[in-house]
Amino acid sequence: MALLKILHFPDSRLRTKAKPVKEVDAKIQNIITDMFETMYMAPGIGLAATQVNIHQRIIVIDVSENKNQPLCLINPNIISVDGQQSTEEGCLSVPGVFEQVQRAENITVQALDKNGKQLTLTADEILSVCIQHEIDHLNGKLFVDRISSLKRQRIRQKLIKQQRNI
Ligand code: GNR
Ligand code: NI
Repeated sequence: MALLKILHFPDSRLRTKAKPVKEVDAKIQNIITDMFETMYMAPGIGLAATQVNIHQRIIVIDVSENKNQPLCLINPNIISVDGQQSTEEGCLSVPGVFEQVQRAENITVQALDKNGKQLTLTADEILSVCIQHEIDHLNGKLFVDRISSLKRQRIRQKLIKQQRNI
């Protein structure tokens, strides 16, 4: 087990489009274990492989109160959406920033689980938001791309300044 380092906006590596996992083997399962450990430690409710500089289509999520409902989605694909919702989002790659973001309300997702088995899942509320947020990461997209460019510029300057002071 290992804690992985989380990249911070505006690191250009966060813009990488992740590649599909070809085979869910022991190496992928080790990455998943490390991603869960990193997510729970952060703490966060989700983590995409892109955020830890691994450019394969893997996400881990746990939106449960007691942090006992781990969900791993490999090669996730949203097959239907319905409705709209606006939620305040944050991101481990954009520390200290919280903004309202509009997304689909209900989604249906197909993916492989940690054993390589096909699964279909319907999600609403925060689980739906989190899955959409994580799939954005796999496509090189961040929640700050979904707010005004003025706000995004200000956030960029703030984070660059913070990182200079580390
Ligand atoms: O921990 C997280 N909280 C969160 C809150 C609202 C909407 C999305 C998220 S995901 C975030 C962890 C993260 O950055 N995942 O990519
Ligand atoms: Ni994020």
